[in-house]
Parts: sequence; structure tokens; C-alpha cells
Amino acid sequence: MSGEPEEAVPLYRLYWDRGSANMAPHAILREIGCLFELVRVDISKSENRAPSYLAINPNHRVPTLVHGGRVLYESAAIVLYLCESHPEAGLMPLPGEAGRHLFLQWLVYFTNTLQEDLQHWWHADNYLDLEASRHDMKTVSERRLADIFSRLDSTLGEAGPYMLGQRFSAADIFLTMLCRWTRQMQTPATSYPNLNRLIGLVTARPAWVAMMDAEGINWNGPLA
Ligand SMILES: N[C@@H](CCC(=O)N[C@@H](CS)C(=O)NCC(=O)O)C(=O)O
Repeated sequence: MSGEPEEAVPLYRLYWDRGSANMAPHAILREIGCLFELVRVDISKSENRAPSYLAINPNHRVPTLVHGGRVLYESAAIVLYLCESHPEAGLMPLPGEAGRHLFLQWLVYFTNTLQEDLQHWWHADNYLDLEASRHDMKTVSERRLADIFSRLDSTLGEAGPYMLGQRFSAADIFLTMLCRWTRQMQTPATSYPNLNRLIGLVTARPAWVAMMDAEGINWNGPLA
């Protein structure tokens, strides 16, 4: 044994790019207050397609979380993994706790339904070859998103201010990340009063502010 002080080893490593689906896992790492390191994967430089990155995430997408020998991708899965690994942070209701069913419902709805419609708007080119068809897809997607946001706004009006009522959770962070992706739309999520209130509450949290600073982004700026 040497007399040197042991260096702190980061518990988690998050592969990320600015303003991407890593925002929620990144903010949650900061909410938890655990040790972590960030590794930028610059999509604009195709770093997400480098063989070294494909080795951990063959889907060439961010985020990816590495924890010891474990590697996992999909932002919602990373959120669940982090919240379950750190129950003391209270970011999700544990099995048997009130609101657990709603937490699961909303997180899966956000990643599976809301995020999917956002993908259609941002990346119509992933789905359709013709420019005119892409334009149509964006129009339909914006209409579908308006429906989704109206319903979420009503839910928050009846039983807010958070998705679990009075209890703040990781689902609110996830939703706020997705809401930021609407800022260039005709009717962004901030146009809905109860959603806007939730966004205000989440974006005022020190963890969110620190995440935005570290990623070098603000609410209204371009994606990167
Ligand atoms: N369902 C995935 C989506 C991740 C995703 O679409 N990431 C985008 C950035 S927001 C990406 O890496 N795009 C690069 C690509 O698809 O090649 C998640 O939530 O983790």
C-alpha cells in the first residue's frame, strides 16, 4: 500500500451531447449528488459513429451510462436505474409507495409516446425520403403533440403542480427535457399554463441549472 491518498473514482460515466436525451439522466446524477464523469460524444462530428462508441452503444445514440462493468442505454432506463440505485434521493416512489403506478405510467408514456412524436418532428428524415412527405409528417406530429400537451396540462391543472401531484419526481425532469425540445414549434410546451408552471419549478432546481451550465445550453438557444 502506498501512502498516496486514494484518488476518487467516478461512480458513473455518462456519454452525452449538448441538449440531447442525456439531459434528464445528467440532471438526475446532479440531483443525487453522486460522483460521475461526463464524456462528450459530438454528434455533429459523427463521434457517435466512431467504433469505440459503437462498441458500447451500437445504436449510435446518446446517452449511454457506464457503471463499473455495466453499460446501459435508453434515457428512461438510465433514469430508472439511477433512481433505484439511490432511493435516498427520493426521485421515484419505490415499490409499495404511493404514486408508484403513476410514476411508471408517466415515464413510459413520455419515452414511448411523447418522445416518439418529438422524434418525428425533429428527425422526419429518419422516416421519409421525400421533403414534401417530411413536411407533412412534421405538421401531423405538431398536431399530435398539441393534443398530448393539452391533456398533460389538464392533468397538471387538476392534480399538479407535478406529475405525481405534490411530489416532485424524476418524471418531471424527464418531461421538462422533452418540453425544451418544443421551443421552436408554433405552440411550445411553455404556452400551456400548468406545464409552464412545472417547467418553471424544474428549471429553477440547482441540479437542472448545473446540468444546463455544464452542457453549455439555455432554454431558448439552439440544440447544441
Ligand atoms: N430513445 C433514445 C433516443 C436517443 C436519441 O435519439 N438520441 C439522439 C440525440 S437526442 C441521438 O443520439 N441521435 C444520433 C443518431 O440517431 O445517430 C433515448 O431516449 O435514449
